[in-house]
Amino acid sequence: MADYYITTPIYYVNDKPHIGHAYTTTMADMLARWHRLLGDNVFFLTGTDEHGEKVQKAAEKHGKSPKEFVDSVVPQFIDAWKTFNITNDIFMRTTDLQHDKTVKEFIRRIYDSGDIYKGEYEGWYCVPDETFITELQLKEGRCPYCGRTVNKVKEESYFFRLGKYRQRLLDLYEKHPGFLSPKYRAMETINRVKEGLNDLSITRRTVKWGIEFKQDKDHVVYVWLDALVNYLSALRWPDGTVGRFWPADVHIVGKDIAWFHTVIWPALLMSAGVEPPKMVFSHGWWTVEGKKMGKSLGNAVDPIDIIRKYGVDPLRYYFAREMPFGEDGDFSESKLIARINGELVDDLGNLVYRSLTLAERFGGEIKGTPELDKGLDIERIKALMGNLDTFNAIEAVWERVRCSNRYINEKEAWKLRGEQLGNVIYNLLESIRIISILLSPFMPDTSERIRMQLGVEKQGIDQCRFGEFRGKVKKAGHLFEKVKE
Ligand code: ME8
Repeated sequence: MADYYITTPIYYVNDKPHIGHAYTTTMADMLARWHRLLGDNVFFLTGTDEHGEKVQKAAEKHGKSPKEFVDSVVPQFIDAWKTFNITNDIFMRTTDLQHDKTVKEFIRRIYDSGDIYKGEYEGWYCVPDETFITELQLKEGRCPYCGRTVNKVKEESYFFRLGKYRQRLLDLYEKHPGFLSPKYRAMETINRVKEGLNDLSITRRTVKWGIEFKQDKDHVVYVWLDALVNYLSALRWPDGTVGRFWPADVHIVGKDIAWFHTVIWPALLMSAGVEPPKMVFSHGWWTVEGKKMGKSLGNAVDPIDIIRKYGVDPLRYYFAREMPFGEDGDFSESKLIARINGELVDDLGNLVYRSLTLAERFGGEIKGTPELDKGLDIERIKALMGNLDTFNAIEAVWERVRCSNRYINEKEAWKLRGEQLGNVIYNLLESIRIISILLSPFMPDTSERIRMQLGVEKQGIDQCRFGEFRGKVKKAGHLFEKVKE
């Protein structure tokens, strides 16, 4: 049984969760559930990033103290993840005491390595991204990443010698090619690091809402350094369970924050004498109905609204099915509806309903010889999931759904009687049972509902092969309902 540590970013709590947050968290949940299905010992982290200027400003706008404000927003994240059936093992808050302790110890080690020095930061700052931006990086006077306006900052600051780690980072990328995932995003990072790295400002003097910088109490720790360390605080580093789960198997992040996770984070870890994570997987971005999503554009999608309209599993399915994990895609309600009607209702729902109807009506013995196992390749699905290729893995499961439907038609099951019918039903129920196991990471509720109707015990990956069918079938209506367009 392998240990498997997987994380999502910890999200800013200046506002409630949006569809992008739901996407990352759900994709990570699918991987966490998959690894549990394999029998791994999983530790799955998500949480909230609560300090910094952006949150401080949001609190001011609401007329609340920062702590009061974050305490009012955090439950919305916790509740959202419950609604989404997210199986995180920990919910990290950067306002937790353990985190404060870990950050201070982490900085002490970097300080003792001689990698922190005092200076003055003069440049630009993007508050929504909590990012320092140099004059050269500015794009028509705006943030090069999000296009919003930036603030001029000139203040005393402590710096981390990021520049010193250039070669060690390049060595890391070379020795561990999986570290920068997916591969097609790696070159961009490597080239930027090759160009050279500026030292990084790691404290703020004009911001009050943050972890105290112990070495100079007029400063607070820069929110990104604070946030990244959460992956260690969760393990109660440097004491706790760290040895078991560190280095993390994978940090799942959006491509917007890949730089922080693939350059700044490993350099900080090297300085503190801690091993870097094994992989940072940067996924793509959703646009919404063809446009960039943003509060200012007024098109931020509330994932809870979507779930109320269409249910949890259809949205989880859409996330995995609509865009290859890693690439960009477009979120649109009409495409979601098309998938619900075409794939969930017509393919999966129909297969289960038709098969169970046949099985319930049949008085004879459900047994036969495996026919529908042809093309069932669990090792291939395992390999795809091992590569975080959720897109092709779910496609492979769907191929099972489609070929099972074809099987009913080819056999003209409705015309059969006796042993021949028993054989077809046997093949269908075994196929559906295996589909329900394979679907459990993606659509946990649906998988469970299928399992209940088949009347079988909860099963693991090793049961994904044809054997004797030992269920007690009990049909319980349609799995999904058509949505009117
Ligand atoms: O960056 N499409 O938090 P954040 C897909 N607190 N994913 C999206 C998305 C979109 N349009 N928009 C956002 C932070 N995301 C920091 C992280 S970690 C130590 C600190 C997802 O609230 C994606 O995962 O801005 C992105 O990386 C994350 O939300 C940013 O969330």
